[in-house]
Amino acid sequence: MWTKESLKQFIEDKLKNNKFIVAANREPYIHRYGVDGIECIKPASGVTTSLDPVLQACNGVWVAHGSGDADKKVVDKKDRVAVPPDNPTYTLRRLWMDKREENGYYYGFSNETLWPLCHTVYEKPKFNEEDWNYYKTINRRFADTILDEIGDSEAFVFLQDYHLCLVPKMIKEAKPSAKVALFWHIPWPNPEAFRICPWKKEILEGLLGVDLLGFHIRYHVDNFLETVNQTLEAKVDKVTSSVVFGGMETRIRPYPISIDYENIKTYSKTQECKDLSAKLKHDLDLNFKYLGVGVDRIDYTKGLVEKFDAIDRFLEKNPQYHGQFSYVQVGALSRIHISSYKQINDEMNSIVEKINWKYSSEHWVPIILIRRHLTPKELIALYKLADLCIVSSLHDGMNLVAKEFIAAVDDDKSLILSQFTGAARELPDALFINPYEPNGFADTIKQALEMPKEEKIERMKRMKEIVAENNIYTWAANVIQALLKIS
Ligand code: ADQ
Repeated sequence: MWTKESLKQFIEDKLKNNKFIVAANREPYIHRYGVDGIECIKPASGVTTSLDPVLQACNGVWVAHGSGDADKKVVDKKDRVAVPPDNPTYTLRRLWMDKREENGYYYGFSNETLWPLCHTVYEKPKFNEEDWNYYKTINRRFADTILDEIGDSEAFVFLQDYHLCLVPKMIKEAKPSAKVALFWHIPWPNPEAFRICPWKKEILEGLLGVDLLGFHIRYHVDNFLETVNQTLEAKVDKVTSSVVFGGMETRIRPYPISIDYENIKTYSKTQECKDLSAKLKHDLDLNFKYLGVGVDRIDYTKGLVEKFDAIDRFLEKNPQYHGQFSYVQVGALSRIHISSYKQINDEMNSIVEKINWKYSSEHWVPIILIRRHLTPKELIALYKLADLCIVSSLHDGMNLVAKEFIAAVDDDKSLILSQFTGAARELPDALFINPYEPNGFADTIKQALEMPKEEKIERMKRMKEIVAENNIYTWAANVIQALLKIS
């Protein structure tokens, strides 16, 4: 089993003379002005949650957009700052963009075009040429910053996600000896969905600059191979799972991402965590016999309205749970400048208000919304209080919350998981739901609460074994090992 230490040792041995550079749009630490001066927070994002422990293990450089209002204040002349702030182990190199660039590249092309294009949730993607031009400009800026970090050294470059599709080709053109991998954190859709994109060829050509392209699951790998097959004059080999394009070979592989299981488990057993759980229970006035929990960025792909609909049905069908079952939803606001995100946020507020008005009594509220950003420790303490966790995504590359819950809780707890998450392929002992089908969803909540304790324990134990073994260090080691094999 891979650990932080074994990954660190492995990287020191194998990547001795190489720089290890990760690039992602989102930075792992954001500096901002708070009431007591500059504060540093960790953003609510699957990509940063998973990559931060890897970087801590291997002293690399993380290149990202500096998005905090105090970010410029804390960097040196090369726009670098050592992180994590309390125990620095790696370098964060920030790059900057103005409001118009951020709007076109991030809110526009990344999140109004590529995000809905890749998630099958019936949100129509926007294709705006101006956004596309900003996307190209910012991808060039990422590539130039990475090349500046590489300098004359040899390097392993590990790019993250759909914000950086064009960067691989740009790096390879300038530095052919660099080993480049990209991990795609969201689903890759089927070719029929992807073919509507006017810039599909440029996107695929940019991506095929990598030596290794990773997806969470085999299904996304197959979708990608078929998309290339239908779009480019390339040699696609489905048996070896590789593409030769422009004289260069790209391997396409599934690597299911994960979490730092040991770290979460260890903290969940501490007295500090117990005290924090008690404090949360008191502060939130959690007056319940059974508690459900959910943690999501507010995003139309996460199935939040569908989840509250199902809770409404569950309470309607099961009055014996009134006054007994409460649900805490942690919801960090996300991409709020985009109208569909504003809309889903409003919809969520109104359905929660409706349910609470319909059922609440003097000493009981069925749904409690936490709208603030929680620290990783607070999240663990909250998971620890719950009897069940609900992940109701309409479509999700993986979903880390499901795995965090498994790592944090005692064995007699249940995970209700959407069958449309990547995590569903790895965790057959979860209780599966179709979030589009509220009746079955409501019955699954009841099933989770009433399942015999022994069965819950057996299921949770098996899920813990899977996540413990296939942890974030295993994921990183698998990617790096595969990259090392490429000559
Ligand atoms: P996301 O869509 O961001 O990730 P997810 O995998 O659930 O989704 O990760 C969210 C992370 O943010 C979790 O670690 C969670 O604990 C944290 N988080 C959410 N809300 C929070 C809050 N209010 N306060 C603090 N932390 C919060 C994308 C893909 C996923 C894929 C990941 C990783 O969409 O499918 O699993 O990348 O590849």
